[in-house]
Amino acid sequence: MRFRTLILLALGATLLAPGEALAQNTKLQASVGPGFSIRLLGPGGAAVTRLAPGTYDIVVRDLSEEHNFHLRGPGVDETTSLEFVGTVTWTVTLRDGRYTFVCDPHSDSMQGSFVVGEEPPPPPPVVQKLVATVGPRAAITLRNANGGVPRNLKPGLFTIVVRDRSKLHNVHLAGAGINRRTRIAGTGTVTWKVRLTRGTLRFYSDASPRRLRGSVRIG
Ligand SMILES: [Cu+2]
Repeated sequence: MRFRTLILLALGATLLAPGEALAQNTKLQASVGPGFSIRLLGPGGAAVTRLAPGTYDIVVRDLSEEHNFHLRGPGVDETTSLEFVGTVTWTVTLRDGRYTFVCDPHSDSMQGSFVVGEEPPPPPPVVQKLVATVGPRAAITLRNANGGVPRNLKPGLFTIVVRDRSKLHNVHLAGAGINRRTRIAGTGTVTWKVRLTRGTLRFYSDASPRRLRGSVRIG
């Protein structure tokens, strides 16, 4: 009799254990107010910067009528109302991606964010393309890759194809962080990979810098 009870107790314990583990979501502590403060703390009390995907209980303490706590990200859009003061618990499932939390009326200063799962890869750098041409006639141009007049150029990485088709002129690019030239007597096509800064990019022939010249704005 006693022996059977022990076995049943043991069975009960093993059956309960997984169920209990499932029911226990990791708790996060969110708070906003009473001053201009907003935060989200993990189980250890540190500010949340990165979490594993999964289901969490977020205990939100909204301590001011002037502020709200608004959490947004993949699959989640939860907020307390502005006038609400008190504590509420949200059970949310967080997926890979970036989540932000703000006080909506003061989103410029009262905000934070964290990443769930892997950090999304940074977007590849945008490389702008230009084509500089001098010759064969006495003319120098700087164009887009499609032949158009360059507009809205932004500081950053550029690929510049330089076509020097004249033995009397060269291509000289100066300003906006660079100073490069081809040889006056030489001809040929080269490609320069450069980083241009905000400013005026001038292009001209050193053989005739007043006549064969132009410029574009960067930034
Ligand atoms: Cu606020």
